Amino acid sequence: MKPNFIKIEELWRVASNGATMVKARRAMGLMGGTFNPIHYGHLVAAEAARDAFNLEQVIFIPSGQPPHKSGFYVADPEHRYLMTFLAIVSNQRFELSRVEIDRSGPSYTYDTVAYFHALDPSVDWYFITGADAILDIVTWRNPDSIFRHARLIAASRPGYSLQKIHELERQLGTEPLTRIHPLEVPALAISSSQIRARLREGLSIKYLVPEAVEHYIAKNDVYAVLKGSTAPS
Ligand code: DND
Repeated sequence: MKPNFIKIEELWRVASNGATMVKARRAMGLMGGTFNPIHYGHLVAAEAARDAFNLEQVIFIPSGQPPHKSGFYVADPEHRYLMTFLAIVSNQRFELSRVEIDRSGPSYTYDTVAYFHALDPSVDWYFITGADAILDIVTWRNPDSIFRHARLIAASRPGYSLQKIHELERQLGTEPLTRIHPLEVPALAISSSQIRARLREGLSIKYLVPEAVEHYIAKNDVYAVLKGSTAPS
C-alpha cells in the first residue's frame, strides 16, 4: 500500500483529470549589502530577481560590520539601516532585517544564510548578489556553507561579465555552480563609491538614489566626513 501522506513542506500535488499540478516550494530572496548608501542599482537588481524567481519577498540585510571593506569610509550601521528602510518602504514585497546590524563581529554571509535557513528550512532561500560580488565569492568566509543553505542569484552589472562565473567551477567544484543562477537585469551603472565621490565633490546624487535617501543624507550629513577629504571615498 502507498503511504497516505504528502510531504507538504516540500510540495503539494493536486490531481485533476489525470494531470498533476505541482506547487513549488516557497522561495524567498536575501539581498545583503553594505548599502553605503543604497541606490537604484540595488533596488532594480532585487526587484528583477523577485520577479524572475517568483520570490515571495526580498529581505534586505545591511551589513553591521562589512567583512571585506577597508580603506574607505563606511557610514554608521544605523544610518545605512535607516537609508535602506527609506528606500524599500514603498515596496510591499521588500522587507528589512537587522540580523547583521545586531550581530557582533564581522557580518559573514554564511552566518546570515544559516540563520535564515534555520528559521524555515522548507523555504528555498536565494541570496542575491551582483556579478562583481559573485566573482569574489571564493574569497568569502566559508562559501561551502553558503551553498548548503542557499542558492545564489548573480545579477548582471555594467563592467562585470557573468560569463566568468564558469571560471568559479575550478575553485568551487561542479555542485555549487549548479546553485548559482545568472540573471540579466536592466543595466544601471551606479555604484555606492561613485555616489560617495559625488558627495565629496558636492555634486548632485539626484536620480541615483531614492529621493528620501537623498534627503536623509543631506539632513543628517551622513557623509560630511568626506567633504574636502582626499582619502578614498
Ligand atoms: P557589498 O559590500 O558588495 O554590498 O556586499 C555584498 C554582500 O556580500 C554583503 O551581504 C556582504 O556581507 C557579502 N560579503 C562580501 C564579502 C565577504 C563576505 C560577504 C563574507 O561573508 O566573507 P554593496 O552594498 O556594495 O552591494 C550590494 C549588492 O548589490 C552586491 O551584491 C552588488 O554586487 C550589487 N550591486 C549591483 N547589482 C547590479 N547593478 C548595480 C549594483 N550595485 C551594486 N548597479
